[in-house]
Amino acid sequence: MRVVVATGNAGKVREIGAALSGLGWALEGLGGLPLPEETGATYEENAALKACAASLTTRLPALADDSGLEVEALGGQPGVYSARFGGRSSDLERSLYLLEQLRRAPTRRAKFVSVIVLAYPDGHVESYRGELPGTLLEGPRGEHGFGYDPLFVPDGETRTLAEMTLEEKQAISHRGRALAALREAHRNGPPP
Ligand code: ITT
Repeated sequence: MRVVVATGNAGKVREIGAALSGLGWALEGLGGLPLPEETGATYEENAALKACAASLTTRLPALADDSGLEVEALGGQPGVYSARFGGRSSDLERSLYLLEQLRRAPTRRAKFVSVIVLAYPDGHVESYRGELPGTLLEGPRGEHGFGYDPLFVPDGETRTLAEMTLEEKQAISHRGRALAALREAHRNGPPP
């Protein structure tokens, strides 16, 4: 099956490609197709907006991820706004802004959430969610991954996500879990 991966985020492309290898799907990029504005209030809504738009235009099944970091001391922010947090335009600037917000925070608990939506040209959608709880450090560590990975130590680990290989991150991460559920549902072809 040909499937469009509807994301402009290179980190997500790498993780989605690795997780779905072996399913026999031919994953394709957006080929310059613009993604719609993320106007939804939830990850589910935003992932469906992106996947449905790509599927409608290409007439192919399309898969999108909407994800974010929910920080306890910030009342769950930035959440669905993680990619635009503080109006900052790069991963590093957003991470530094987050550290600033947490300077006197009583807790550094946080969780990553990922929702993967697979949309078909007939309008049918499937949705899969994964979460990863952990703690935010006071400074970045590690070179791998993307986004807030250098600040985030998952529960039960001593390394940040950015100090792990893609395979190590994938085995425990929010996106890895959502993609594993999608993979499981498609083990014997598309679900009924
Ligand atoms: P697309 O919409 O093109 O897929 P995006 O980066 O704008 O890419 P989102 O709107 O879903 O995607 O924003 C998610 C943001 O949350 C992302 O930019 C990171 O800042 C953060 N994030 C999500 N998953 C992450 C992960 O696995 N590691 C680190 N940061 C992550």
